Amino acid sequence: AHLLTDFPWRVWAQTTPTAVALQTDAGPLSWRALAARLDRLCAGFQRQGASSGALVALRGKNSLPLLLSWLALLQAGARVLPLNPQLPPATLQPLLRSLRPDFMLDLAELLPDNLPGLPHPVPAALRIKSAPQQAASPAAWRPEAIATLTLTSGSTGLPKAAAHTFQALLHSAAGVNQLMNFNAAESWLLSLPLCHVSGQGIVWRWLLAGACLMLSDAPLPQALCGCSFASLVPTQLWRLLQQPQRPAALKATLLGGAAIPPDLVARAEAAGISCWCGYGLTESAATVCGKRANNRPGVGKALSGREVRIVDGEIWLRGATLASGYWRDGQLQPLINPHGWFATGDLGRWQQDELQVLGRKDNLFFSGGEAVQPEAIESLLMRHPAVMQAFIMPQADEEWGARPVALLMLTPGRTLESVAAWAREQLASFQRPVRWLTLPEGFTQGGIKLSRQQLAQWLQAQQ
Ligand code: 4YB
Repeated sequence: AHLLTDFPWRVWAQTTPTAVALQTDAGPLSWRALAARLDRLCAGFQRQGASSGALVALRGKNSLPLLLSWLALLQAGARVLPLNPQLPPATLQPLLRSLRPDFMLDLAELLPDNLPGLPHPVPAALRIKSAPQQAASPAAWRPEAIATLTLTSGSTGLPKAAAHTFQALLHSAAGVNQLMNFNAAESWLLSLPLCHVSGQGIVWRWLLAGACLMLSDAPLPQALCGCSFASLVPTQLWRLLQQPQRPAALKATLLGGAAIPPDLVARAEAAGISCWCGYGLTESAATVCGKRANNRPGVGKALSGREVRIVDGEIWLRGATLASGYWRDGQLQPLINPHGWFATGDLGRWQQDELQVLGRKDNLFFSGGEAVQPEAIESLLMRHPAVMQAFIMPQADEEWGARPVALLMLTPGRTLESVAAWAREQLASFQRPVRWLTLPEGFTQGGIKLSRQQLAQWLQAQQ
């Protein structure tokens, strides 16, 4: 099924030219104005050689120039590889060596000159330069072409680059728009990074619906003013609830990226914020399952175009939103297993017709012969009102092999002792953390989720 007949902004510039496409701190931009700006940027990129088939690494934080460059590059026929500006050189260098982008557009202004040891040949630096609109000759709209390479946030080893076609990205958007009734009358805040599928998901839902996208540099509570939709990771919702005022126009919040504590959702609902729970991954172009929050811990059913099955306790996925493969050394490497499914590495089960995510297979460890699933303990700890975030990590132990350690982020003024005493009663002895530590404030800032690798390093340094 072809969902659109041209690049979406060109479609809307024809059908609803004066409707507001983008709302930024600098004011609104109509679809007509947006399409005209993208034509000029597209022509500018094409003049620099970034045209059909080119792979362009695009590095920067969310901003209007980043978004416009992204869309203009797609219109020029290039494939976009978004890079998180926080990726350390030790990760970036081997990645670029393996992905070999032809160009680099660096809005964080550090690369390629300031980074030693870049691959040879160094990707050519691309700049934002407008050319006359007439000079633009957009690439043909080919829904089956690869649009983006998105890096996974794998806990071990180098990130992998999931290659998504326009079609897959739009199918992903269609399922969510249908579930949440997101349409042209609504606005969605770009509340998550574009280098992550959670941010990209927002962009494709906006583009498919012909709705309004909100972009703001203001802190989240202010940025949400006037928005009807937002995507949040649970910690963002936590922080939002600490604020006295609530975003009046907000109709729906899509939560995801990590286990969604039912008590957090209940508190948000009580504050008048309607929550939707989602489960998704990079490889599935964000949301696979979703539901309007209820009082159950599940993430709902597969949205249209997706299929979910549980095999030996593991969540397997299939459908139109999956990546075509991982891009490596100039080729697509398969992502699906011999049965035709993508094995997620997440453990899950069906409960009352809803998928329940139980944790990552590779987080499981053994303590005195007992299996410890960190996420099971974490979800218990997060039911305590003082706990904003909880992580359970294994600590090597001669007698037990490993024992659980708790790393917590607490609301101000609360102590570890009170949480530990409360939790003792509710955990089996092998689940009881033998050490309790507070994570420093700022540890969770920046990236959308904490890597357990990073937590393990921090824990190591606390001995
Ligand atoms: C979960 C989980 C869940 C992911 N329970 N573990 O548009 C959206 O769907 C969205 C909205 C708000 C916030 C985030 C999103 C996302 O896209 C998140 C997508 C994501 O996190 N992708 S990822 O590749 O970085 O990580 C995927 C992993 O995250 C999964 O394999 C799970 O382990 C975990 N996860 N949603 C429990 N509801």
